[in-house]
Amino acid sequence: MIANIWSAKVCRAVLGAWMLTLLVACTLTLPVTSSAFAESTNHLIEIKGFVYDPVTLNVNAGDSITWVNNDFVSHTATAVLASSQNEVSEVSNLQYWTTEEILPGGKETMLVEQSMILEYFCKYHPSMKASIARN
Ligand SMILES: [Cu+2]
Repeated sequence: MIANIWSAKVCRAVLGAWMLTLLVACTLTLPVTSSAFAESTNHLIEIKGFVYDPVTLNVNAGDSITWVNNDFVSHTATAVLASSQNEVSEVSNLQYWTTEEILPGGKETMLVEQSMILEYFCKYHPSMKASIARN
């Protein structure tokens, strides 16, 4: 009987310590993962199999986007007009943008601007399309 009570106490102590660890872990993790406190975020878009992943990315102005090319050919991320899939050099009120050539295994990073064109494609493979959704 004494042994049982003792083991129940040990069990409770172990459980208590485990829960305290969990609580501390959650407290430490929460501010890091919560976007409410983040000033800006770097988003990753993987290019693989001629597909941008994610194909639609939610961002805030001031965030940055990094495209990582995991294909065996070069790609770009280049702004387009939603109505046509042609490259646009001058669009009123909207800012044109393009990455440099993103080599296989390479990456390019761009800052998200308030007035940037949201649809983009690959200059070399125009069937590759994706978009940015600004919050
Ligand atoms: Cu491409």
